[in-house]
Parts: sequence; structure tokens; C-alpha cells
Amino acid sequence: MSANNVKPFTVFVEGNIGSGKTTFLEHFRQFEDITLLTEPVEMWRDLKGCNLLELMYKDPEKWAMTFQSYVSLTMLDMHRRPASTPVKLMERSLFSARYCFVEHMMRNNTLHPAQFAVLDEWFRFIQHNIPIDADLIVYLKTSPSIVYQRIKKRARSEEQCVPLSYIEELHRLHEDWLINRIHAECPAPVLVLDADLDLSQITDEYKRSEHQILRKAV
Ligand code: DGT
Repeated sequence: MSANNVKPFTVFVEGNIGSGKTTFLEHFRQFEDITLLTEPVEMWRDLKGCNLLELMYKDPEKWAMTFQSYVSLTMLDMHRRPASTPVKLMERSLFSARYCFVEHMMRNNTLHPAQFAVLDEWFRFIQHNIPIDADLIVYLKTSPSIVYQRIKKRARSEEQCVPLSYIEELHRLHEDWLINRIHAECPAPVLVLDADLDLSQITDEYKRSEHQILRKAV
């Protein structure tokens, strides 16, 4: 809750791996009065010395459940973190973890049906019992081939084994959730931005969202 007891306007920034979510958040650093919560990837890479992200990519059957369980905890922490500013911008959400990543792991049998059921029950319990504020979703829409090139270029060590097919499937799952609305819940209106643009042109595209996020004349 903000200092004057008004809930912050809460925005989730969503999109495929490599779609530029972090760059988008960085764009908003220039404005005062915004709380920026970047995804806790570093926590996933170092939990008491264990790199859960690496374990999950190297041996998904063994580690997917553990990894997703920790992702849920760190995401819930971000959702519940109070902001003393009028706007709170966060990278990803419990929803994309469930509807994109866990959904993928369930469909390709990386998760045993029993493991999926436990994660899904946690998700439902949280949704029904813990307030998760959401006012807007910014969807950084990309083409799989473009983000695949970006992922190769940034060369995050854990992601070296990621095939194009995985990026394509994640793309479809984002589209099904945010555009085709196959799940009952989409927690907020969706603003779609073209995130295929390269760095020299993307700022103008990001600017398209400023009015809705800052909710004042900019
Ligand atoms: P950006 O700024 O758009 O380039 O964002 P990224 O690619 O740094 O961030 P993100 O969330 O798309 O992915 C970070 C890494 O963590 C990536 O290897 C995918 C993985 N990841 C993120 N959330 C989940 C999740 O819920 N489950 C699984 N299996 N992987 C996840």
C-alpha cells in the first residue's frame, strides 16, 4: 500500500524469453514515482549456492517441479511486495509461470500429472485466497525466430541448449493466454507492443505505453 493508502497501479510486463522485458522496465527508470521489480532470475541461479535454472534446463524431468515451486514463491513475493509509489511495474507474474511455463511442462510430460496437479492447486489456492493486484498487462509480442537470435547472442549459459521449438511453443502459449484467451482468467486489460523492433526503434514503441502506465499527459 502506498504512503497515502492508495493501491499502486500495477502493471505486469509479459512476453517470450528474450522479448526485452528488462529493457522495457529500464525505459521507465527515467520516471519518478515508479517501483520497478525485475524478475528474480538471480535468485533462481543462486539459492544457497544451487543454480536451480541450470538444474531445470539440464534435467527437466528431475528439477522442473522444484524450479517451478521456487518460481511461484519468488513471484508471490513480488506480487505482495508493497510499493510506496503510485505505479508498480513488474516483470512477469504468477500467471505466466502457470499458463506458459507450467502449461508447457504439463503438455510435454516434463511434469508428472501428480506434480502438475500440486502446482495447479497452489496456483488456484493463491488466486482465491491472496489478493494479486493487476491493472494492466503489457505484452511484448515477438516472432520466435527473432527472440531465438537474441537468446543466442546474449549467451546466458543456462539457455545454450534451448531449441527454437521451445521458443515457438512458449510463443503460442503466450498468444493463447493473452490474445486468444483460452484460459478463463486474464487478470487485466492487455496492451500489445511490437517487440520485434531492434533497439534503435524500440523506444518509440515503448513510448506508446507511457500514457497508460503513467496515466497522465506525457
Ligand atoms: P527479457 O528481458 O525479455 O530478455 O527477459 P528474460 O528472457 O531475461 O526473462 P524470462 O522471464 O523470459 O526468462 C528468464 C529465464 O528463466 C529463461 O531461461 C526462462 C526461464 N523462466 C522464466 N520463468 C520461468 C518459469 O516459470 N518456468 C520456467 N521453466 N522457466 C522460466
